[in-house]
Amino acid sequence: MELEKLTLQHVDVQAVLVPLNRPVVSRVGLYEEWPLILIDLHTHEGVVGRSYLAPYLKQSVAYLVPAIHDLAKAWQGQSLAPVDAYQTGRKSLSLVGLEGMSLIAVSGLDMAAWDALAKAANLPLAALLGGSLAPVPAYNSNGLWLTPLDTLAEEAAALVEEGGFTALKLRLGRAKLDDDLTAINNVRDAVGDDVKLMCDFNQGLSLGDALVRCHDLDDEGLYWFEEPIAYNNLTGYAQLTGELATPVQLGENFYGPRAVYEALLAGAGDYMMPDLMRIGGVTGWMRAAAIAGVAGIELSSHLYPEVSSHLLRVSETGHWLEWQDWCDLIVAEPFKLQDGHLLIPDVPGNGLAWNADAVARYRFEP
Ligand code: SMN
Ligand code: MG
Repeated sequence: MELEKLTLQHVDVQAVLVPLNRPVVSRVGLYEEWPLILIDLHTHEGVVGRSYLAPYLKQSVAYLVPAIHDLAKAWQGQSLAPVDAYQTGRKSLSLVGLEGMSLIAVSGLDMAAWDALAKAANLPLAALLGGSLAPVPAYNSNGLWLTPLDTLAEEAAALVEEGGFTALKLRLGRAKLDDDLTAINNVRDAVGDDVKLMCDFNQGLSLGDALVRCHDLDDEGLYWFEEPIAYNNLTGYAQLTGELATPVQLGENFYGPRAVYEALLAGAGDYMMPDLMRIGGVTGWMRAAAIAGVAGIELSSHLYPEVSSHLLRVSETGHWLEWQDWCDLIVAEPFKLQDGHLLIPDVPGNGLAWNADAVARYRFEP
């Protein structure tokens, strides 16, 4: 059998704004709706590769869409080789910045290109990358925001029920230590001691405050402390990592695989959790996973549960998948959950296709 050679024809990009079941109330903002950029990468051979980007801010869509089109135009008529495209794409935008918007645009096209390759090979993405399909351990990150303390118990119980979860993410960093402790206790009372609690501070603390707050919470049996301080304060992270018994998690804001290497060199963090739109799509993830793998750093995902599930199956130190249902509304076949695991569909590609009615309903012109 010969693998079909693919050439890039054009890219369709649509923007949608989908309502969230549980609004995000966090130190990085309040969001009731979530913007998504849907990318359909068409090849001359008829295979369509799909991906989405979730760039948090509705207004950022207007900057990203032209960048995606520009990059795609430069690849038009060329054979689909995401690793080459990643290099040339990054280089072509390097003068305006190797990170930020440039890398997000490259990442979106990269994920769509890998999807097309996997479809042409008639394999799920994980299998194309040399792995196999199996349920991926996931924690539910859909709720437990900085919302009223007396709502957390009921919400935590509901979050466990949504997929037989054995792990939840709880947001911390309230003004008073007592309120963080109450949040933890309310959740524990509802779900018991066996459910793991990942805790996210969303960079909300200064280093000084984090030293105090994290030490005060260090005996609470929390599964990890995520982003207590600004993501790029690597010396601060190294200090926290050295001092605290609870593992320190960071990486959702890392741009490109080199950031994983730099964090490693600095001793910043016990665990890392790349985000596909910032780390460089599938290509960037595979490079980051190699670095984390040889260093023995366990790697979790941030957002993008569908594509991340494939990648965790081929990452040496794959750890936890962050589950959010935020894209389920516009996805034709939402991925299923079972006993706290995400099930990767046994279909060619990454498993993403759009629900046309929902896309028409939530579409907006950036
Ligand atoms: C997060 C994700 C998306 C929006 C706000 C906060 C958070 C996480 O950092 O890790 O889920
Ligand atoms: Mg986080």
